Amino acid sequence: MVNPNVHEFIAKASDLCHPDRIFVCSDSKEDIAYVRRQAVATCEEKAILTLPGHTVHFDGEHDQGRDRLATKYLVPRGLSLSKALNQIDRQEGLAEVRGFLKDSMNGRTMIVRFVSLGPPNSMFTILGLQCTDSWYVAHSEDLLYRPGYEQFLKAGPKSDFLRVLHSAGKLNEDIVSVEHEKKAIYIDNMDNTIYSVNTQYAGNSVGFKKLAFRLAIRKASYEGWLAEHMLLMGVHGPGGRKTYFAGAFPSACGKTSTAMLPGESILGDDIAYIRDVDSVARAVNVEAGIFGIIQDVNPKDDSQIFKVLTNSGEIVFSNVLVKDGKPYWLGMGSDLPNEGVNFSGAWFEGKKDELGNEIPPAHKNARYAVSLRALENCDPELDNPHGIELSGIMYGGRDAKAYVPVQQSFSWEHGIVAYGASLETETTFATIGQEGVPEINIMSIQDFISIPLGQNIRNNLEFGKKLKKAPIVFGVNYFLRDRENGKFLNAIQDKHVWIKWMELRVHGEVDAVESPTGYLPKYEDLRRLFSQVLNKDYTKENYVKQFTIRVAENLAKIERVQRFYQENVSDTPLEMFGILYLQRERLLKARERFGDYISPENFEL
Ligand code: SPV
Ligand code: MN
Repeated sequence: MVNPNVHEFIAKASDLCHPDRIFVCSDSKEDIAYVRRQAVATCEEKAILTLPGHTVHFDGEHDQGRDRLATKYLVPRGLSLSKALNQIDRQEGLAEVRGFLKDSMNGRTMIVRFVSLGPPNSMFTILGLQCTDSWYVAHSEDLLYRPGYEQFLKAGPKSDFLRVLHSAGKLNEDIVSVEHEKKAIYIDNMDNTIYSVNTQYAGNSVGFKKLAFRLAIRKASYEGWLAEHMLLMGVHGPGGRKTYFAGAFPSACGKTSTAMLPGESILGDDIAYIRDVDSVARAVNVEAGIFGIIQDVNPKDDSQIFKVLTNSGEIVFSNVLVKDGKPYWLGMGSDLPNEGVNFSGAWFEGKKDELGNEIPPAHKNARYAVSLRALENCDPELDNPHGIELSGIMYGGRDAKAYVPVQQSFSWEHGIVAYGASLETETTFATIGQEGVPEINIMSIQDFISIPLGQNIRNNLEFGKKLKKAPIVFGVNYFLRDRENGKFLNAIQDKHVWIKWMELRVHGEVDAVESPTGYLPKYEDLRRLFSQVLNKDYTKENYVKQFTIRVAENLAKIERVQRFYQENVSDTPLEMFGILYLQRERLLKARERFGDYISPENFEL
């Protein structure tokens, strides 16, 4: 049945952007094949790779990641979101972005795509509609999302949907957006619409990824469920059981590679919807594909996806180096050629950008887009309309100094506050700007939160209180460094052991020791798991180094977190300060007994 709001959105988009043609993708095989062919015919994707199904897309040099400065919430006059969120007066922002979009599709086709966010025909399903002038964007959506045209037809004339209008804007002869200083990604909560212009990088342009996600967070807040920046995976435990975990990590902090661990099953690597169904937390993957970081994908650390990327099949590579029909990326485990084609055009070793900085062969944030079904260990429940039951949730930042590699919270509330809402990390190449700047990234979702930040924390706290048995909340930290030499204390593969330990904890099958910041694993259990999972010897010395509670560092962390909330989040729930206060008290007490650096063995006494 026709939804007049669909027609209205398309008509308004067309009036504003003035495309020469409109192509409505019906999700038929022919339409999808046409989108794929057009992406190549317009040179948005270059067919210069040898393996069947492989194409490459290049983004401009100022368009290699999500752009936080250009991303703004449109806020009606008199209202304000939390200070830490980038915002602009709604009328002013709308006028600006409409100005950028005006006539932007002259000479081009506007593609209309419908998707189902989450499995179709499910209580989780949210419908999305995007108008874009990029065939690359439309093609990526085939790989990453479930089709929605039929769902829209079934949903009837009054159904709700999220809307995205995108234009790549002015393009150069390489079909790359050039007006990066007029880039805008504006979120209009009032109209459930996102405008994105003068950008092609998928995190800013593929409407159903981070754009619709921002709108979904608001919808979830109103409706009492959670939209999260989380992986979903099935962890295999003793006796053939499978236990599902969700995991929130900021971009480029190990989320995808955790989700893909060999021997476990991947249900999602980026965005999850979580609902309380009869007092049980159930979750689905909003997406059906992966837009993953390719740097460091090599046969040793990410064997599953390495195999997929080096065999034929439908894959869009972005911002890699191409030479003789082959894609190359940083950390792929073999040498890179010293010339080729990359995001800067013809590239050679030593080539410099306009500021005199050397251009790397492939960008650190080079990526691949591929369907999850291409992975051998894709979880069979991917399209289950009831989702999967969540038993555990992990939060992981990039914390060099304070948190131990893995710990279990004392309660849902403690985990949400001490690990999620206190998540500290460093900026990475996944967003534009300086790398390595320490920051707080609430639940690793801060870039996408479209509601006051305190409300987001309150929503999480309340969600757990409603459940019969809330998932157990864990904190992980893959980036802890040695106090003396500054080296990482763990190898990349060690996370597999932490995951297996968490699985056993969920079922109460291993003991733990109680530290001021959470329950810690026991040495014997980790030693057994290191040997079973990685065939590695795990020494007591390593255990003590990794799991020593560093009191001063933890107290400093609490102070930073408190200051951040006091200064930026006027609606912080009081419960949060209470939980942090108690953590501080526990640390001070422990210091009195054991000193500044407390070996985990002390807590066994
Ligand atoms: C992330 O950066 O968190 C991603 C990729 O998942 S992006 O599409 O850029 O958001
Ligand atoms: Mn992400």
